[in-house]
Amino acid sequence: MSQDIDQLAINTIRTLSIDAVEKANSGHPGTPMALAPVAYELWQNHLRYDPADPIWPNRDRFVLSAGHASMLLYSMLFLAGVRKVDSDYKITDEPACSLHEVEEFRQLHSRTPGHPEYRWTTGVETTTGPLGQGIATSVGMALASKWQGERFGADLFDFDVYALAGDGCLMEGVSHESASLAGHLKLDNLCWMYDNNHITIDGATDLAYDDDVLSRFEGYGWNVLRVGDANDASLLSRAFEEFKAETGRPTLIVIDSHIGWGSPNKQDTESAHGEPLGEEEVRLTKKAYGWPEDAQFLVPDGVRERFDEKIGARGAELSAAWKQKLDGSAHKAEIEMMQHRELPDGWDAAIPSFDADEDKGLATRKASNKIQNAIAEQVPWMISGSADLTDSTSVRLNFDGAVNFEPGSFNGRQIHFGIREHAAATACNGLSLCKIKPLWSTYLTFSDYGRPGIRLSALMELPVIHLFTHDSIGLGEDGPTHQPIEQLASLRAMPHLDVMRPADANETAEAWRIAVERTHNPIALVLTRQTVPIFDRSRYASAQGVRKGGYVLADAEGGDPDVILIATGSEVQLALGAHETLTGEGIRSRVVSLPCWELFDRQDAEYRDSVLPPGVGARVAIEEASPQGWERYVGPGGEIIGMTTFGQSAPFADVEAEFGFTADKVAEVVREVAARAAGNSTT
Ligand SMILES: Cc1ncc(C[n+]2csc(CCOP(=O)(O)OP(=O)(O)O)c2C)c(N)n1
Ligand SMILES: [Mg+2]
Repeated sequence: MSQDIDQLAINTIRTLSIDAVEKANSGHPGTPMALAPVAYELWQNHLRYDPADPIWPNRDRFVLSAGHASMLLYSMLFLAGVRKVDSDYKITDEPACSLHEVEEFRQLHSRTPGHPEYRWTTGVETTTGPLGQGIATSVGMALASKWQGERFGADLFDFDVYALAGDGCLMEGVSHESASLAGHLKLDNLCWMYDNNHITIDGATDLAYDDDVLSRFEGYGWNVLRVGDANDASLLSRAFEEFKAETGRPTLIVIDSHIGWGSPNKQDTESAHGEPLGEEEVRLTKKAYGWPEDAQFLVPDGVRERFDEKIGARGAELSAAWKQKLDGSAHKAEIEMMQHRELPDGWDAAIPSFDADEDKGLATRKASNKIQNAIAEQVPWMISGSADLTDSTSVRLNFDGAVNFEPGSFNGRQIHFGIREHAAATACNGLSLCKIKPLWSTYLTFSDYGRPGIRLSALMELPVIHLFTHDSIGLGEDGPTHQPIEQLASLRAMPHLDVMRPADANETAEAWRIAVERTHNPIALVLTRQTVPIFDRSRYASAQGVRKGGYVLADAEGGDPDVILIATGSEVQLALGAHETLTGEGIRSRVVSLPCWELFDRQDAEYRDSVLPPGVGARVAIEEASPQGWERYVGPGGEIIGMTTFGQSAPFADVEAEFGFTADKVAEVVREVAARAAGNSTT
């Protein structure tokens, strides 16, 4: 083959992608074929990345937002010789993605799943696939670079973040929120590459899309560049240099490309997007590349070595120099602690304990603010954000130095995400991927607006804190649009996400401890707007029971109860109220506070049975939310007092009474259930 080594390498990326998709009989060949020269130019000549140390903290990040083009990334990981890192952060001698893995594209347990999965394939910086999520995550990564640069010095942290996006990413709403935020924050370390190929799955983009992308991004305050031909290495190189030289603005490079480049019959058509080219077309395409038509998974001599010579050599030098700087830095211990998701000694020493106050009480959001401040002051890399509800959701940091994160004070601790929940949740994933401990907040109903980011935090097992207040119809006057009903059930349905709805201030403190200690999964903290009593723990069990997800808060004296009341959050007070009344009537009841189902379900059977004895079938669950899911705790003999309709706009006491959420109503239901159970056992 008479092509120069760089052209040969680019064609290797293309043909590996073609062959892998062909063998799997599934996947997306066209975009890797088109963008191979873009990825190649970036990785080989610009990206500060060490394949021998793919977790070097100051590496530039490459995010493949167009996750369907995963074979592009897998080819790069293989050819660059990226090494695999194990779950203890140890770099192994194995490749992150071997040629064998490329051949096993999209097969069970391979390191080359259909879309790139963070934590599964080393070198994948974030999970992508849902369009728009990659670029939105890249904003959080760029924020993290700025924050660390300000705190530890720009000689230690100044990494750039590159994200490759297609038409789909830019059509998605989240791209608007995220680009607007990045422009406002002047993230000049952020570079999005837009694959302007005019094709999506349905066909030409003009079926649905005529945005003037250049004007759009200029309007956000971005630096907008154009590369008229994805195959022109010198134009690409100049654009990357211009990005690096730019200050005060993020950069968008609009790159004109041809999907399925080189395929005589499929180039520029939607059929190159998501299906194998087909045997005959593969031959014709390879011929067009000057490639042996029958060769498969061919890596010509010198191609792998070319990567070692370029990105490998440059990366090794940069990462070694960085490590030397780190060794001489006063921040080394803190940086290493962050990188391993550890916490400073005494991080929880200032968490308050709240005195009983059953009359005046305290909203759990208010308690949360005191706890959050006590922790954040000890954990400098904990950052608090909100989607324009900083005070309503009580996430304002109020200690010295807790200034806003913004240009001029990038080491700030408080981020104003603006009314951009989707961008906020997803930016938090980017922050967490770069080892900052992020929190963002909104009302529980609007968790729906952040859900795609929440889902990816769960899928990636990132310790992001999603904090939601105004957690029930108890929020009152704002009415049904703001009163969550199905959100708890839908969040609980998400794997790897623990949903915690503490009942009072002391349970909130325990929930926070759990949230901050998490290293490998996100948590949704669900808090009240309204005041709730602070229970007298000398009369009731300790709030430490929260650590097991659920616990017996109050019990019948001596022996098993006849009936069990189970509740979360603000409804625990109703269960306790009913319990006191019923005790006076000689009905033996137990109150179980169950703030976190997931955590409770992970306890051993012995513990779970001790809290919910299988022999006691008379059970009543109380939660101001969809009853869905409670069946598993109340069983066939039980009742669920929940919400099966939307709420009402009225003062909160009226709303609660309207829907039967009073201690008296609860007691009534419990009496019925207890009587029914007693009747059953005597017949
Ligand atoms: C949120 C979301 N919606 C829909 C899809 C399904 N999908 C995958 S790729 C694609 C078309 C993407 O077009 P474009 O970004 O232009 O990529 P290209 O075909 O040019 O590579 C769609 C609709 C998805 N992955 N994510
Ligand atoms: Mg496209």
